[in-house]
Amino acid sequence: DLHPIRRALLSVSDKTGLIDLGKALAGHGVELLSTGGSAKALRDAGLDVKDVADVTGFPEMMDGRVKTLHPVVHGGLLARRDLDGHVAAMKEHNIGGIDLLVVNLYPFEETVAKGADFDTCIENIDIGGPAMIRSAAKNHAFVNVVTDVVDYAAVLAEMDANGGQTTLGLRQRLAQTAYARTAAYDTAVSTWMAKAIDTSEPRRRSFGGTLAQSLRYGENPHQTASFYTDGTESPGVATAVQHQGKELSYNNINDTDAAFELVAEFDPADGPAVAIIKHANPSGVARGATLLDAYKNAFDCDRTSAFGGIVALNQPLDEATAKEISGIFTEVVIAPGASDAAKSVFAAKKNLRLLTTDGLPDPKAGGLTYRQVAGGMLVQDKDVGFVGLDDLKVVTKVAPTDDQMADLLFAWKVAKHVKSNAIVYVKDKATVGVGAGQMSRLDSALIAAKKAERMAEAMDLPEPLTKGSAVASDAFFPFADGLLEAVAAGATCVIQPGGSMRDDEVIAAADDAGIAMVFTGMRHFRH
Ligand code: 93A
Repeated sequence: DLHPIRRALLSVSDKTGLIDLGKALAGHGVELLSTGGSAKALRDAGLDVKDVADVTGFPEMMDGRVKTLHPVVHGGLLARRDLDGHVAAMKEHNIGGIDLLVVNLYPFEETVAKGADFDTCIENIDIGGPAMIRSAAKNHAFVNVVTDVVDYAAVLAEMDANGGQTTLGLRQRLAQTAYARTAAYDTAVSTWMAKAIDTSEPRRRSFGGTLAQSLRYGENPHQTASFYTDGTESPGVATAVQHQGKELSYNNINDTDAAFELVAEFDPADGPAVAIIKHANPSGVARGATLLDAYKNAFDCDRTSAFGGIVALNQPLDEATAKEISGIFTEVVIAPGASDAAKSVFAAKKNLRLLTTDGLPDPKAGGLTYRQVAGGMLVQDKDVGFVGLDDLKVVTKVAPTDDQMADLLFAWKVAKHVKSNAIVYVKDKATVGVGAGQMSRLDSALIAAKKAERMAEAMDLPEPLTKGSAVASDAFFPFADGLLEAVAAGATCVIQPGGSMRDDEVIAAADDAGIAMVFTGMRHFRH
């Protein structure tokens, strides 16, 4: 399965390592063909190169759009060397075999990332490069295709070891890499275009990402992991600037994302808000008169769980808040900016990572979410469902007061970001009990209340803060038991989607308890 490399076509945008490769190939007696810029670079280094234009008999034309799209090139890449018919066709049309193709593509992804305009992005869609890559990869029985600078060494090593020949094993691996590259390239084009022309229909999308970072490990140390970015420029964990601390881990990235998306639900125009996240769920979320107050209020919801948490702010980090956060072990802080004084407070904390962004994520911006399942991928619209005052329907005899209404809507926003089943108690625009991820809604209600009791003991409060609280449930109460548990914990008003077969029972239980309840007509499952 060894096959010699006698003729190579080099056409690269990224010219890293090109000269050394050209020299090494020439040393093996390989004839070099090349396109405009690559040919010039090789020639300037003193190498003997033939222009593709001379081989095709056509000049590079239309601003380079047509350079290598010619039967002499594709025939040389695609001809099977072991079929008489193919060999005869090569002879008849004067087509020389190309045994090695080295291509890296127009930097489309980088052009998009730089924020280039539509026409510039279009011009950076490589056509001839992927066409050649696909031809060469199809014919890997005879042809080597190199699409990544890191593979130059592998080809040269085999040539050195085998008198200018490579193994089928290497050619197969190179071909597989090549198709991964063209697939990722076209996905990048499609992803960019979906945004440029403003469509996000799931069935027309395919996930594409650019490897941004190889992570130290995955969710657990025995899992390898990496972080792919999709070219979005909006504020978020992928585009944030890290000021200090070690590299973010897989779990850090996941939790930081959850924290920042949650806190962004709270409009900074209405004042500061802070979310503290552990294991993708909020241990506390609060507003406050100042950012410092908001942090303290969020922290007080569950002081135990906040340890080692991830803190997201809806306003730039200030010095006083930075000092307070430094008081306990915190993994990551993300905010739309940070003052110099705040940065210097953190500078002493080696293990704390500070991330800043150019603003907050837009909680109403559409997009898609992906989840892998065995044998496939689930794709859906992002949950950008929004419920305002006008959408609420009072279903009980008593209606919530204005203050209760404000807390209900606060609790509802938080519940959207809590794993189901979610029960969230809120008082004075601060969570005071969060029940997350339980298989029964009743258990979530119980756990949240229990945590509030524990906090009351720790803080020497006369009674848990759930007394007189507002409570949100991310989906309807299937039975009255969950609601009754919330009432037992002291909730005096409830927000939930409604729509259960037993709504009547649940409403009656609320009326019996003398509390207010509103229906949203929308649920926020999050699994
Ligand atoms: O505009 S193209 O899509 N048309 C072509 O026929 C073609 N052939 C190679 N771009 C084409 N290429 C690309 O040119 C290669 O993929 C490579 O990225 C680049 C190398 O051009 P140069 O050697 O002039 O720097």
